[in-house]
Amino acid sequence: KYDAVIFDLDGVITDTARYHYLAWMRLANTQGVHFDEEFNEQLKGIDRMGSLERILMAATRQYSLAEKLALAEEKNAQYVSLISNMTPDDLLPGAVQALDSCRAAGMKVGLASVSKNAFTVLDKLGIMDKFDYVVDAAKLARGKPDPEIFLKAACALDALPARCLGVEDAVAGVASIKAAGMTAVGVGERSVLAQADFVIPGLACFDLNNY
Ligand code: B16
Ligand code: MG
Repeated sequence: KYDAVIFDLDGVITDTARYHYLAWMRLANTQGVHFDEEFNEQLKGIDRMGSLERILMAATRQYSLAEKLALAEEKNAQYVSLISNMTPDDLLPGAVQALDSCRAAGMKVGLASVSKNAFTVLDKLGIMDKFDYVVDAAKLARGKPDPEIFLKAACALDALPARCLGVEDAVAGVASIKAAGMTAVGVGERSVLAQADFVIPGLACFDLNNY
């Protein structure tokens, strides 16, 4: 039924959301912006500058582009130091099995993360060789919810969008998959991921026979 399965990284394969949370929290605090788990939730799947813009919207003053770039760099340095200690133990339950089940079923496997640190994270997790194609976020013109990232992965995997399955934990990510004309498996809660065709609580419940 499908020729390719395209996975999101953060929140699906590993829980880097808490590292992004800690790094954004520190930055928000230095700018006098109140930041909590709920705010962090809205940043899932949103790229670095997009996330920063949302945080600074809650600040009391305007920022120049140079200031924004410096703040984004500061947040990233903090994030990079937090992920430097990641190991294969940081893989979420069922992640490796899910990736392997797609290959075993003869499907191509892709990764669609807007994180510019995705290659580093895959390397730390030791799963680089489980993907036939990994989108380079640095070469994207538009982030999620735009369909560009999933369409790019489908094209590189030589699969028609209608014959691709996308797996995502973020609202913006599910929107990106649907805008690309693919079937979406949401990872999380049905009430949040309303646009997904199927919803599972985690990859431990990923079963190709159901989609
Ligand atoms: P970076 P995904 C996204 O990854 C995260 O969900 C989001 O919180 C983060 O801001 C974004 O990557 C950019 O990450 O600063 O490392 O480039 O969910 O698309 O795998
Ligand atoms: Mg995600």
